[in-house]
Amino acid sequence: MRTSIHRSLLTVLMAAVLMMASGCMLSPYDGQRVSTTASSISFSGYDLSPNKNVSIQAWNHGLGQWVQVGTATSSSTVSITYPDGTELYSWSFSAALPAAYWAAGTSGHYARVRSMGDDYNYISVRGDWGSCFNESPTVTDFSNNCRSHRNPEAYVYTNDYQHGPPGCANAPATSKTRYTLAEIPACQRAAVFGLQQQYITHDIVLGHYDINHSLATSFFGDHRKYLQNMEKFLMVYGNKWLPSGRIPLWDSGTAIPAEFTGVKPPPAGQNCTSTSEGCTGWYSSPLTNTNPLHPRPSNLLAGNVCQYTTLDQLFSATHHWHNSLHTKVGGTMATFDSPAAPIFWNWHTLVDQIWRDWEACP
Ligand SMILES: [Cu+2]
Repeated sequence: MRTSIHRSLLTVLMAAVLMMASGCMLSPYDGQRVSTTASSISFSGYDLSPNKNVSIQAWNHGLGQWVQVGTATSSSTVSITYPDGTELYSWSFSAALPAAYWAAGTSGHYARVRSMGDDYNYISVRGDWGSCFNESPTVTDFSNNCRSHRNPEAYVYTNDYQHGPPGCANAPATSKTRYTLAEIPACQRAAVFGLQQQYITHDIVLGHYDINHSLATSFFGDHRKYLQNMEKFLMVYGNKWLPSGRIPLWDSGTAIPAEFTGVKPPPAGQNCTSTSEGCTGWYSSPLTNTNPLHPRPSNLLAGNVCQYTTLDQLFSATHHWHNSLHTKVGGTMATFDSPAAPIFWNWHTLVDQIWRDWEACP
């Protein structure tokens, strides 16, 4: 635990130093869509200093290297002042990218772009940077909370781009807020499993230990934040089955789909004997029951949850049912290292839905 706290503190300090000397690219954000490969892409952002040179770059797929495709200069006078008092100088550029900068996805195309100052990268952000800005009182917070994990890169997708293997169905045009695993075709479920698995690390698994599972506010509130952090990771990949990165919900009354039965293996030689605490990997043990027949009980269905007037009451009605699912599925899922099983995240999305349904009560 102590190691991870030190590591995150170091990350904060490094980001602060980086941000002090640079700035950000807000457009395009990582995962932004444009109509077609012929569309003009607008690049814009802020520097912390006036009159700075900005190099706009894109990945040339033919050459296999970054190429400067445009330049900009930060404004000579202050454009806006961040709420913490930091003065920001805007820059912008706009152009369509030639064909060599676009690569084909399952359907549609994507381009990789970034922007650089004379001796620093501008941070690239996620699509939720607007709401993230509201939660970030300082420029340093903004840099830490809102940048994409693919920073300094941002991917631009055409509207018809779909992440996933070739020949795999696109999500329907009717836009949903969130899908269930059952609604997603098997080949795309495999792709989604891959993305969820990619997010899982020792630090992420360890983060589950910070949730107080016997306190209603922590159980509901901290699991939600935990899920949302994965969604921030998922949102940049252009997978239409994950609108805004939202984790697909698993209905625990149905069998775990075959693509989702795996547990992420820890790095070689780092399988912990029972817990990721005091260990560099995590505990990886196969699920013992992938069809636990554990549906959402009727008292926890939308509408019926409204019989509970306090969060503590909702927690009392939920947590035993929640615990027994973990026990029934077994293996890693029956331990505090359960987030190492990707299905954990889809299962907890259902638990979170119960809270959402309760929040929506009159
Ligand atoms: Cu759980």
